[in-house]
Amino acid sequence: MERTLILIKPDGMQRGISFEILSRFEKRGLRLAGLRLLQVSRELAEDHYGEHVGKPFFEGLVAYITSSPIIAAVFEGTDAVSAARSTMGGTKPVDATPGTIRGDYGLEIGRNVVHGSDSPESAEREISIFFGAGADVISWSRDVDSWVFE
Ligand code: DAT
Ligand code: MG
Repeated sequence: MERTLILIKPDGMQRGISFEILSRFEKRGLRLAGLRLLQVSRELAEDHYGEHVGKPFFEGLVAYITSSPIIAAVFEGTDAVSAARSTMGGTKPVDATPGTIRGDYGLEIGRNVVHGSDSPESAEREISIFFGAGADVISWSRDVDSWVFE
């Protein structure tokens, strides 16, 4: 089943809404497959955000993601990547649809609360960055799965 990487960014942690946000993905039907609390190093930030190296906002992005511990989570389910992206809402919270995480909890692009992989290929790469070094990702089944997945 498809997997995606979700991060609760430092503002989500500092504001005490981390599990509220995780519960939105869980309630959507996605199944939690991995969970870590970690402090992101500059090296890890550069790896994760490699596609943005050299852009004007890159240094601010690194400063932000390394400014506090974060939660990294893996969720799996039908079309997990696009399901999580639609639950998150658009990159710029002020324009994000109300009802989405960013539309409900954010205002500024540099404080947009949550990360989600943008394709299955990115998800695979990002999951190996955050869960590759001995951290568990578990495939399991829930009794409710037949009521969520056709
Ligand atoms: P997303 O997080 O929606 O996948 P992205 O991958 O394009 O968006 O960018 C990663 C993060 O970088 C994004 O969450 C916020 C920041 N960012 C992107 N574009 C930006 C911009 N034009 N100015 C400031 N920050 C930006
Ligand atoms: Mg992205």
